[in-house]
Amino acid sequence: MPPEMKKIVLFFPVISPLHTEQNVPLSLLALAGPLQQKGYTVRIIDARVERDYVKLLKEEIADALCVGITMFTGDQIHYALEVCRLIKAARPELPVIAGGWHPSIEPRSTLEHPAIDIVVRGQGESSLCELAEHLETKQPLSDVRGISYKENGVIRENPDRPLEDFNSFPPMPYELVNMEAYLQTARYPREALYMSSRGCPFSCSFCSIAVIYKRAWQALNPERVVAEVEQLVRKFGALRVKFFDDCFTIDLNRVKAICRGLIEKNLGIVWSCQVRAADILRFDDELWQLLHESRCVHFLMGLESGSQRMLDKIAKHSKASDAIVACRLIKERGFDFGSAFIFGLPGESWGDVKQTLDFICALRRLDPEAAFSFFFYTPYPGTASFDEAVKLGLRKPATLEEWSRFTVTRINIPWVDSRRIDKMRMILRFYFPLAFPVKELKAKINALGWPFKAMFNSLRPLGYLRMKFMCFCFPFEWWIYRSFLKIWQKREEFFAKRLPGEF
Ligand code: B12
Repeated sequence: MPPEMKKIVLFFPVISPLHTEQNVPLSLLALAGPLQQKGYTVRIIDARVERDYVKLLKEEIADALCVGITMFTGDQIHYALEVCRLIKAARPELPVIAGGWHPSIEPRSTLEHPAIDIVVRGQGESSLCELAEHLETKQPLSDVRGISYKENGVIRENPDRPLEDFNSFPPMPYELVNMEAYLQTARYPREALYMSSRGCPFSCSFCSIAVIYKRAWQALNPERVVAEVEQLVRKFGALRVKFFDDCFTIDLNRVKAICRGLIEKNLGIVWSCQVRAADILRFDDELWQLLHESRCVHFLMGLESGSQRMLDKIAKHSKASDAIVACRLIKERGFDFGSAFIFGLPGESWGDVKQTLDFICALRRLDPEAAFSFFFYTPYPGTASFDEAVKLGLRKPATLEEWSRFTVTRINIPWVDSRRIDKMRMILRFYFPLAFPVKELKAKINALGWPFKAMFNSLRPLGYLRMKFMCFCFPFEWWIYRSFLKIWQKREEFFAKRLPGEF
């Protein structure tokens, strides 16, 4: 086999034009390590950070064995398909492999697209290696587990590949990507994204994780985690690390071991992690102390709703009251927190919305600078809430193109009246920040000059009262604000720094 046929191109499409903060493409780096071990040359092209990615892609595919493209449900599919078409125009015979969350959950409709030849379902490391070997030696694909593919126009679905322990996979070859580009666009100076575990034992009805991981949870051993974080710091100059695990704090002894390792290495960084509020209540004094000494500074929680009825309905297995206790505890222990909330889930009443708004105000009183992300619910395929959404009138997209319009930037909740959506937007984008402005917003208003500042300060008490009494009739402040914006030619998003936000 000529050496040039050992090249595999992995492509990360733009997620959304709204994203300014770019994260390391962990999925592609995870795939690259095992491929390199098998002797393949891997090129990663990330359209989010590579200006001339079309030119680069055309050059790289000229002598490639295949191209792999990752896709989430939503906008990213649109950008992925643009590239698939380009590849097929340049080299029609080159196998295009789709992987990641969307193709894994919807392999058939993905393969029905003429520009996609093969889908790798779920964990991709071993499936892609085996697939590459089969393509290289021109063997039939029928015995490669975990893939779906087209054979003479017929879609074949091979059996699933059992989940493998990812401790057995090699470390991510970060040198294949432009780490500097990710560190420079991060929310915090030189913050790097890292995942020390995968999967989640819970099965919240709106979340896709259980669809792929079947409630399994796998974690890297603490020594490896610490060594990999050390590499991010010493080799690439990361100053902050964001552990984006779905369930970082399931095994508290593992967390303690990671903290001890970080303390021992004395890396001079700060770090943050995603946690479940209920886990915070299980932290003992020793863990709080270790978190403090290892310089953990921030906890991000998906609290979703302040209505216990909704939390039970989405099978969150958590108590709204526990979340308040957890946030209080976090602040008392000297850490910061942020949280994400979802509005418009199937079955949510206006009473539930009001409870969530009250809950958010209570959290804001606990910490005036806590960062919140508000989302309108997007039904993701394969989840229980998606099935309920279909019963409530959502039309399931039939083609990959249709799935590309299924994204947080568009409203996909036909059971929620458009007037209610407008009202929620008004509250979340305008009244909430008016009543509880964070420092960043205040600074922006000051920078706009005295007329805007005077207007803002005179409307603030009214905004606060409206939030306190949940009374939004005759919203003249909102009307004034909107007219003001027209005059000042500012975009409505000014107040909506965190809407739509990110997990
Ligand atoms: C980090 C992350 C992000 C980052 C960006 C990702 C990045 N730069 O890589 C940010 C913060 C930007 C983000 C944004 C969003 N995210 Co997100 N995110 C994640 C998270 C937590 C980790 C992804 C990751 O890197 N995993 C680690 C790697 C190693 O695993 P992996 O991605 O699964 O890849 C493996 C396989 O999938 C497969 N694979 C993946 N790609 C490919 C490609 C090929 C060719 C092959 C062969 C195999 C393959 O092999 C890999 C190795 O095993 C996941 C949850 C999770 N646990 O994965 C959610 C997740 C992917 N996000 C999700 C969602 C919904 C979003 C948002 C829409 C949320 C929102 N409300 O705004 C936004 C998207 C915004 C938009 N406008 O569309 C959903 C996706 C569901 C779906 N059906 O697509 C997930 C699964 C979370 C969930 N709870 O449901 N996200």
